[in-house]
Amino acid sequence: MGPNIITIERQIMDAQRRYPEARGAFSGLLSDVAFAAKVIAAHVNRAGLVDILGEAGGENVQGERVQKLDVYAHETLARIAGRSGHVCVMASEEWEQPVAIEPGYPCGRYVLVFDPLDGSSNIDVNISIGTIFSIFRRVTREGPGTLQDLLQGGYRQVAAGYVVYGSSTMFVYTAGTGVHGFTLDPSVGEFLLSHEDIRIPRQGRIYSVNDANLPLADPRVGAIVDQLRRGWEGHPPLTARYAGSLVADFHRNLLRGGVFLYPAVARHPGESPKPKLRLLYEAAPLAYIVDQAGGYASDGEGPILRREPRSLHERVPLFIGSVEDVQLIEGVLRGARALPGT
Ligand code: P6P
Repeated sequence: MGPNIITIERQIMDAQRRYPEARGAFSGLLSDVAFAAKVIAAHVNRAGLVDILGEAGGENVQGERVQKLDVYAHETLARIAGRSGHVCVMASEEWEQPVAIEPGYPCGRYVLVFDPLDGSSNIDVNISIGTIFSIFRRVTREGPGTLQDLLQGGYRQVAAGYVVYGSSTMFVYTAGTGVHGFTLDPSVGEFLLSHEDIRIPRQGRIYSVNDANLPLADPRVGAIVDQLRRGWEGHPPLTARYAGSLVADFHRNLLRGGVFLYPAVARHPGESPKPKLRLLYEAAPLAYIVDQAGGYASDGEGPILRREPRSLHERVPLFIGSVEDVQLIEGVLRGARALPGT
C-alpha cells in the first residue's frame, strides 16, 4: 500500500466533519483561497520569463497586457474569493479601501483580508515571495460587509495562512487545530500534505533582522541582537538568516526555530521611529499561525493577537518566532527583564 496522499481539499473536508453544524462555507472559502494560490503560483513561476513576455504594463508577445505580479495576485484573490458567495467584504494590501463584493454576487458569512504578493521587490532577483491571508466571521448582521467587519483583533481569526513561492510552492495554514503545510505537485496541480502539525522549537537557532535598521531603532533592540549573536543563559549563539521577504523568513524560522525582528525605525534623523509591517494582513495572520505552532508574536509591548486594528493598513513592530526568544525581547523592551549578561 503506497503512502497516504492527502490533498488540501481532502484535509479541509476531513476537518469539516468535526463540525456537524458546518454548512461548508468555511471549507469552500479555504478551498477557494488554495485554488487562487495555484493560479498565482503558475503566474509567479513564469515571472522569470517576463523580459521575454514583456515588462509589466507593456504587452507580451501574444499582444496581451502584462500586469505587475502583485496586481495580478490581488485581482486573482479578489475575484475568486469575491465571487465564492462565502465573503461579505475583503481587504488587500494593494487596495486603499475595503474591497466590496461585485454586484450580482451573493454576500457570505466570512471576511477575507490578504497581502496578495508580499516582497514583490524580490521577484526580479528570484528570491522567494509570498501571499498572506486571514479569515474572520462577519460581525455585522447582513448585506455588504463594512469596515467594522474588517477591523477585528487577531484573536478573532478563524483561519490564517500563507503561500510561499520558493523552490517549491507551499500552502501553510491553521484553522485553530494546529498548523499544516502542503506542497504543490505541479504535475497534478494539487497541494499535498507534507508537513502535518508543524511545531516551532521553543528556542531558535536563527535571528532575522535587517542589520542596517538597528542604528535607527530603539538601542535596546541592537543590544538584544548583540546578545542573540553571543547566546545567553543556556541559549546557544544564534546565526543570522535574512531573505528580506517576510513569508520566506517566517517560513524558514517556523520550521527550523528562530526569531524575526522588525522594530520601529527612524528613517530620517530627528524623526520618531515608525513600524513598517502591516497588522491586519501580515503580523496578525502570522501571529495566529506561530501561536498555533507553539511560538509567540509580540509588538514589543504585548501579544500581536490582542491588538485591535484602528485602520486597514495600520503598521506595527513585529517580533515573531520561537517563544523563548520573543519573550526575552518583549521582556527587555517592556523593561520587565534586564538584558542577560548586563
Ligand atoms: P527591509 C518586503 O518589502 C517587506 O514588506 C517584507 O516582505 C520584508 O520582511 C520587509 O519588507 C523587508 O524590509 O526594510 O528589510 O527591506
